Amino acid sequence: MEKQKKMTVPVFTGVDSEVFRRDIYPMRRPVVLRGVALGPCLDKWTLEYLAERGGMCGVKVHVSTVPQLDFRNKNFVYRTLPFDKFIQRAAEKKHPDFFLCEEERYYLRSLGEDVRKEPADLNKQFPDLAEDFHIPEFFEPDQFFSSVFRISSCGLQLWTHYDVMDNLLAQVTGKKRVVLYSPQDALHLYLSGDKSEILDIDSPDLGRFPEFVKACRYECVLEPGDLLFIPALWFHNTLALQFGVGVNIFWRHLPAEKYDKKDPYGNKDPVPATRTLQALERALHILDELPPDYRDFYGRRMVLRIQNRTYCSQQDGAARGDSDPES
Ligand SMILES: O=C(O)CCC(=O)C(=O)O
Repeated sequence: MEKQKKMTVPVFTGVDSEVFRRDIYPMRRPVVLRGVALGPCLDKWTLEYLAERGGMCGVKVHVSTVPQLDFRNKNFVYRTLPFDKFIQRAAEKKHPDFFLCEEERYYLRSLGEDVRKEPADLNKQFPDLAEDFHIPEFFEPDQFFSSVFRISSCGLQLWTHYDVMDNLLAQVTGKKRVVLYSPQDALHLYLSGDKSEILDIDSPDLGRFPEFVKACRYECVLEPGDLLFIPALWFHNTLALQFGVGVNIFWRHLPAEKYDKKDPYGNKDPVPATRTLQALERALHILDELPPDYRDFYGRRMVLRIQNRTYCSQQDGAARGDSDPES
């Protein structure tokens, strides 16, 4: 049986903004950066400190009885907790106070003030903690989109998805495994919108998802102080190996007008992509005027034309050669 190809995400140390912008950013590939100055958060963010400085404002969190969050069957609920209580609960294994069960797990993806309109910004929602976290100067200030807390109980696994912004995922405390897939493997990931339907990426149901073996798996384990560069459109799946606090920064790679203005999360497709998909729907509707064998024929011709016009000449297989294969 075909085996999924596995790669390690390369790790670089001593990368400054000049090296990042010149050598790493243009490659559009995930990279772990070790030793970038992230500020005093690395020493200061103990549970007590986070609880005290983060305050008692309510945060809306995912609560789940099982480690693997399932967006399709909604095996989690949203609940609001004061930030200090949430920190305490997310760090403990068994909870004297709980919503669903004693060993429930928690996940915070922080939000903006007006959830529907404003992107999350640590400086606004958590000013006393934001001052401890220094955003590396890897992009121009006007490209900044959001800074988001990612705080999870040990064992919590977030589904595979892509975002449309460039992303630096900083691990401040705890360890986290991240598995990534190239945008060029999109057809092997059984997408439902921006998410993959394959929840169990470690032992997938290949009867249901036979194409998944063709997707190349890139993996890394983030330690405190690590930064993972996730280029826009790269799929990622995270698994907290310990209770952990992370911050991710999204910034614009494309000109601002290419992004959907009503997107506080950074995961709505760019405007030209959305318009193209809508136009395709209209085109397919016109094709419905023909019998099935004609639709099949013109459909195949369209696929070929789309491939010729849009696929990058550098196939991912060739580009994969620059990292260490594990198997
Ligand atoms: O760290 C996590 O738990 C998820 C990170 C993520 O999805 C992101 O940075 O876009």
